[in-house]
Amino acid sequence: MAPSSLLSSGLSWLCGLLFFSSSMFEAPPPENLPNPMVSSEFRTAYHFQPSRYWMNDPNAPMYYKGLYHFFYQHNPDGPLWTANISWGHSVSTDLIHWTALELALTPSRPFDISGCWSGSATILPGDKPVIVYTGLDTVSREVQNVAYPKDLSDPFLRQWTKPDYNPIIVPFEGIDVTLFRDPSTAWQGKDGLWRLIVGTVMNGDGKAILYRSHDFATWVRAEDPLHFTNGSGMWECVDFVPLGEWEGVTKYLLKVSMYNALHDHYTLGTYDEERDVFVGDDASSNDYRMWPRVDYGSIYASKTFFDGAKQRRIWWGWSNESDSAADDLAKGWAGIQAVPRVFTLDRTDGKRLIQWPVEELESLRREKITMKNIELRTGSLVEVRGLSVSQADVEVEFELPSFVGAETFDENWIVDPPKLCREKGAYGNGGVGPFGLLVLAADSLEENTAVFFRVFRADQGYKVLMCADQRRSSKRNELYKPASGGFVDVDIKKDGKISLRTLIDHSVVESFGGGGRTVITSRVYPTLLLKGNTHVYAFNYGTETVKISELNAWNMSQAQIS
Ligand code: DQQ
Repeated sequence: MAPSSLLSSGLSWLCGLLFFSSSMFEAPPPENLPNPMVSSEFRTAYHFQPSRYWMNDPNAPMYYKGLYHFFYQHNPDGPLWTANISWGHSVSTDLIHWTALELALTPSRPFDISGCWSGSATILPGDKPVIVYTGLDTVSREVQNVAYPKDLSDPFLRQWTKPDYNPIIVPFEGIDVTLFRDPSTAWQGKDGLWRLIVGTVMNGDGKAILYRSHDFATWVRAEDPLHFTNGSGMWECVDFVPLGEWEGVTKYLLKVSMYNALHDHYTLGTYDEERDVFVGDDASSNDYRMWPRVDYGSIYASKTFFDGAKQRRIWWGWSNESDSAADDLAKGWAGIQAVPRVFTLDRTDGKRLIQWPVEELESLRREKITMKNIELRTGSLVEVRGLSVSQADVEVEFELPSFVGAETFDENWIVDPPKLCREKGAYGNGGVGPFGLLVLAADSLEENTAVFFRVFRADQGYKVLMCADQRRSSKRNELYKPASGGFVDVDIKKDGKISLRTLIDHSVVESFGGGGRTVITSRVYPTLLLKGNTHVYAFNYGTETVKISELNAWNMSQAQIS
């Protein structure tokens, strides 16, 4: 392939990225005014980020000899993405406090000289970790490589060696060599063969290409992909893992980072080991537009790993900035990771993913504020006093005594919840809702991020919309400030209540609705935070009274992230 087209494909990834991070980028602030973004106030206290410069995808998370390892796409020379990217590396005993180590992978060999892109870890028998990652070779072809620890007795796994027999997998006939990347963690079938998947696109259809190997060095492509969908565009960072058992059957989660929209979606199903294919639970698995999003906010390129220490599946996800490249240059950093979440299968009917922050996060909770039995009549705004508003964890349960005033649901809304969040908003009157939290809110409310629910009466039961509206999050107009939203799959009439947990950490608001059925992460940069006068409120602007049965909130202390 001609170098120019290779270059343009690399550039197209970057352009997508810039659109995601800085679509509203207009102009940097006038030179005579200080850029508010240089303030360290926007650095996070307990969300992982390197001490400086650029970070994007989580890579190869694993648990090995008593330590959690976290690798990430990192530009060690500046705060913007570069194709010629490396792997940062940190370790932790508890997923909260992290120690930075030297770079684990840097472009150094013909098979990755133009960049060490995303990949995953597999723990081989005998407790031997291996990383499989995408390398950009001398002509920027995307090839898959292995790397092994140099010294298995070093629990820090500081040094990695790249065998000379790399690459182990190269693009095959018929695909674009610049659209073939991000190998998954491998798994072993009953026949003893290893399997992994790599994302690509063919004629507009996203595919998870399946490979098999008997020795982890020679890989043979299966005739059929593990799964594909029509018209979805490129699949990045594919993850295929068992999520849990339902009625004696193991349910698998297939997660895909959809490059066209830069959103992470998932679908659930079973794994037909005989045919080596994923079988979706229902027809929606074949239509990517029906797949739920892992997170309805700013999350991309996420990845899970199995934590053998606590027998749980843990998820990591990159949360990009919503400021401009100029802001990132001014700040000297860009990109954070969402809090690691435990992934489980919904125990009520086995039909969906449940996400919850790892329990270790609670070790950072300090002063506790409790409020009980508070009636929120229409127009109520109740402050949660005593919180350090920039570092907090708020858990609240709303009781819904009446559904009489619920607005009527229009079935056309089902396809575009963010639009519904935008149009209905947090502040205008509704029936059952909007109710929720205003966080990082200024005295005058001119800046706030609204996380809220609205309940609608539909033909078959009720629909619950969850939104995180960033439009008033900052007075700076040039930021990307969407209203994000998704539906919460609960039987609200039967439950009569709904929970919300919101993690506030300087420039991130990460919210878990309905016990973790719907999650929304927002990146916000309130200017008034710099003056320290912001608040957290519970509110209700619906006609129906809503009750806070219980609210618990904690100030959060700073995690040690070196
Ligand atoms: N980021 C990596 C790629 C991956 C993309 C490059 C997803 O391997 O496809 O930094 O964010």
